[in-house]
Amino acid sequence: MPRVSLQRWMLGALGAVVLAGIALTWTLLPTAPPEAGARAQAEDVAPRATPVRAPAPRPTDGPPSPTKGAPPAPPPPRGATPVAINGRLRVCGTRLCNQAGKPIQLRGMSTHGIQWYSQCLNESSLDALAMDWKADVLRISMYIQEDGYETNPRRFTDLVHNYVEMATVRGLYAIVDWHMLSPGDPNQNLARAKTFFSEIASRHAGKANILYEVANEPNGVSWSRTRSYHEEIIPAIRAKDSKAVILLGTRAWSSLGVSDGADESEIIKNPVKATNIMYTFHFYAASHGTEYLDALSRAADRIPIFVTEFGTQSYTGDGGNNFGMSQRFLDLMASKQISWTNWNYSDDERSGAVFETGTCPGGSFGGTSRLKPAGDWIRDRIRTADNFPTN
Ligand code: IDC
Repeated sequence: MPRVSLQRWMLGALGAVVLAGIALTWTLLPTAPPEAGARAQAEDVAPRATPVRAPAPRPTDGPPSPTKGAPPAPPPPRGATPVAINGRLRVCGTRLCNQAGKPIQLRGMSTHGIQWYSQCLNESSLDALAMDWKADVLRISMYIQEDGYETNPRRFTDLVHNYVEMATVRGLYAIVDWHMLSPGDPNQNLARAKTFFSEIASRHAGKANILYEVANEPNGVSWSRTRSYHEEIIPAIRAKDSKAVILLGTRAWSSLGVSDGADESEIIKNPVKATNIMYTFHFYAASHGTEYLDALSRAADRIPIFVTEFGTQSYTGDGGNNFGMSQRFLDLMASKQISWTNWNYSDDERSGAVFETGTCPGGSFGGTSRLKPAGDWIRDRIRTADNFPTN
């Protein structure tokens, strides 16, 4: 269907729902605007303008069918978004560099599993992430098991395509996360991963904003088995996309081996044979203390690292926040320009889901009125100015 008539059709079909949504949003609006000027930051020299539109609510019973074509929101002004400023990324030594060859740090959010929390990923919530949170990057977490990809590869691949487009139109980098978790040996999902990433890479190779994360958290498996998976999946992606950065899971739930009593030295001794790659590190600050912090610090001086998942609470993604330890990790990551995405942008009942239960799909997503403590804390730390170097 041509884009214009598709949009007309959607407008007609959703008209009543949207009107109801606007009415609902109006009743739910806080009496004072959530921003109230207090958080306006003087150093924010490149605001991502475009006011947030009234959210279009979506059905809550499972992931929506992907919409083809551009979302109706007008794109943010060119030149002001993270992707417009930094362009295509590449690994430079142990760092992530922008199109000007300067090292940068990206900060943003990971989705929850898209099989469960697609209702938290709509035009309105992603507008808030891009423009109110001022995020640089969205990690799209697609589980393989647990009612994920394996149950309907076509549907989940299309969902991911759609989220990549939604990130792209907002000038956000998009990490496509192959969220393998159980079974912990990534080789067990290798055939599926090849099918999935070949299609994702062939569709999005022309985009400057795509990154591939090929194994969320290998566990119960050696580094050599993990490495051999990486050396199988990387060529499948490179056949379609020779340029994008590829992120590689590490042993023991992407702890660089620390959670198995090992450390980064096994990777340094036996690195993956490929270029333009980074290794991933995950931590949960109420569970993972200085041993993990020290390993991250040492590793970042030797190999490229991207922290694609972390929480301020325990490794269950729940419980009390340890903001003191979290801040130490954030300070380290700032000083070594280690990019990161926080777990997670949803309204799951756990403390690590940034929104209060019941926020999705209607919002309000901007401001702080619906944020849990972890959400309030991490939003502040994503909003600080990037000051990306351009020359
Ligand atoms: C958790 C989710 C929870 C889900 C569980 C099992 O919050 O709803 O039931 O996974 O799939 C990870 C994983 C990530 C976990 C998260 C918090 O990558 O999938 O999410 N975590 O436990 N590694 C360490 C922590």
